[in-house]
Amino acid sequence: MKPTHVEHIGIAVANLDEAIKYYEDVLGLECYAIEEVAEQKVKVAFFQVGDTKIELLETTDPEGPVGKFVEKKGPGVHHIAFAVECTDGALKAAEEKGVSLIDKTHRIGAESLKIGFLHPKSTFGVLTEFCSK
Ligand code: CMX
Repeated sequence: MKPTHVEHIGIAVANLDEAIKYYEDVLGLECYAIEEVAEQKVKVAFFQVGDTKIELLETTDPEGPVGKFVEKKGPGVHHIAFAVECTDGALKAAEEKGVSLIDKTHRIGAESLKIGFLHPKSTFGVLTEFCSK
């Protein structure tokens, strides 16, 4: 259950192209892929920084989770994702410790990873994701 590393940090943006330009021109990172994840109602851009990725998220639907987040809070850090050996096992272990789950079992997310979320109300306000291959 113990995470091996921070797999990615999800950052909600209003405009993907403008945000990509900042990460490339100012931070000197390279956007290595852009992917639409229809189930999550987002378009995502990826940057690798050591073992961790920066995942920029632009909503494809104002009613999607990122659309609602940007509308309420504005752009900014949206979630933190931990790499674990088994997403389902990590979700179950968290639930057994009293954490409220958004996902009881994994879904397939960006880059075909098995993903599952813990509810931010149970995680000190930080939307938390587990990811495994
Ligand atoms: N971080 C912290 N708190 C958050 C949050 C976030 N990212 N998103 C919503 N919240 C809070 C809201 O501020 C709100 O708090 P208050 O009740 O104090 O106002 C509360 O959660 C409810 O927010 P809401 O706007 O009414 O939204 P919902 O309850 O409909 O949904 C959540 C909230 C977290 C359950 C939903 O966003 C979700 O299921 N998220 C997981 C999926 C996801 O975020 N996918 C996008 C990324 C996909 C990827 O990485 O591939």
